[in-house]
Amino acid sequence: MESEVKKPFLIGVAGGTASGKSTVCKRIIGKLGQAEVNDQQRQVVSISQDSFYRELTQEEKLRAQKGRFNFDHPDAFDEKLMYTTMKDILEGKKVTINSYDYRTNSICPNKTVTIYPADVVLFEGILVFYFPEIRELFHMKLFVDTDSDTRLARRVPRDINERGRDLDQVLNQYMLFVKPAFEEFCSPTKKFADVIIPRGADNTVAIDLIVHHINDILHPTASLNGLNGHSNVAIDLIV
Ligand code: UZR
Ligand code: MG
Repeated sequence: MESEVKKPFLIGVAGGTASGKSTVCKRIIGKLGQAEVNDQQRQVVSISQDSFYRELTQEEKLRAQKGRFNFDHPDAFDEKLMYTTMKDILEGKKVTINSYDYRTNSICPNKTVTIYPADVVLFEGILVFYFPEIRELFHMKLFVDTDSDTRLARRVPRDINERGRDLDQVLNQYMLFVKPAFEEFCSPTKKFADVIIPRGADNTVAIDLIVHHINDILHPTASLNGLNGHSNVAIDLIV
């Protein structure tokens, strides 16, 4: 009975670029007491939608280098791979995901990450609620809602320092693709969220409430005698 398959609780975290999605995930993992746990024992893991950017054609790569490829459009992602990976995760299978390199605008060759069956899996990205089939897989949907000026103010230094861009490139890309795509594809998915988190990771009250709820779901108190398939491991998650 110890080898019972883990069926994870799948949480989607969407929001505009630089809204604080990754940080919200990090905070949730931290508050569930998982930050220091090693990969194989980790009961809460976070996956980024960036790992599912599709391989670009030669022509698209050239455009990307000139800042003329729209990475904020749903077509930039490998929807099928996202779906099958999430399905496998939900079935408690071990999966392998790609790492993405923003400097080369491509998947890193020979660099994959293994995701072991976990109790809670967070899947974060600008368009995780866009694709209906994928959207339906989530048990809980969070939307990180941070003002666009705050997001731009964060995005500029991040792209320059971490993603190898210059100011002109960042601002051009923002005006040409990032902002219009946010308005067309990302922002309308807010209505699918169960919880909207204003101000992102600064919102400790919202994050605490969410963590509380996750804990409640993972071990719905002694009254159910812990017979929910998550129970025995989940008890250890309380900090
Ligand atoms: P977050 N992105 C890149 O800048 N380069 C790539 O090769 C792939 C993606 C950006 C993408 C999007 N837009 O706005 C952002 N551009 O990554 C999403 N341009 O990442 O949610 O962490 O901001
Ligand atoms: Mg991110």
